[in-house]
Amino acid sequence: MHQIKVVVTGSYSAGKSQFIRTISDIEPVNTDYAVTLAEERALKQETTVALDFGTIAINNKLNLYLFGTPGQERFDFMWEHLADGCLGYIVLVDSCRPAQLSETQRLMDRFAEITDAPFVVAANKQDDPSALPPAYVRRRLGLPLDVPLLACTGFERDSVKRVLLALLKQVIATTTPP
Ligand SMILES: Nc1nc2c(ncn2[C@@H]2O[C@H](COP(=O)(O)OP(=O)(O)O)[C@@H](O)[C@H]2O)c(=O)[nH]1
Ligand SMILES: [Mg+2]
Repeated sequence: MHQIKVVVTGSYSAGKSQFIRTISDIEPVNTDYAVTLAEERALKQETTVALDFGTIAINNKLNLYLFGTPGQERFDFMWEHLADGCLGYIVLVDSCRPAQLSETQRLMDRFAEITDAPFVVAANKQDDPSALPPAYVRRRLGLPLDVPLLACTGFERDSVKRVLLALLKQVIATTTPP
């Protein structure tokens, strides 16, 4: 059995824990604790402090190990540990909160320093009527053309699956010589 490590990152409340919960074959390991800062508590009551962990069997030879990162920058010392040995990563964007796009940009810059692994970006929460269109998210983030950006609804298994498959495609494209 081969294991592939994939990291799911993104700003606070982008939907990382939910994304892993939706797709994991096992009950995900989760390290959410009560939120202490009032401004963050306005968005949700609990937050991930160390990691989320879930697995998904692609077939009987391949298992994906999914690691979700904590979103707040004060926990970013965990990112290097989580990114160590990862074959690719997913950047989740909260499409309902344009104000977080600059934080997402900072996070992407930081990840590019930590790892050379390929990544895809997912414009999450597309089921919400207030969600920004994926094309707008792409423009605001200034994504290079070779970085795939997918529409995503983290509550829907098929949607999460599409994002993971897009990442696997990127991993194969960047590790296979032309
Ligand atoms: N509308 C909508 N809300 C979502 C989706 N995914 C997650 N959420 C909500 O967004 C909030 C943050 O999700 P969570 O997974 O805890 O975010 P994390 O901080 O990135 O781990 C929660 O209230 C989730 O229910 C989605 O696909 N659509
Ligand atoms: Mg979380």
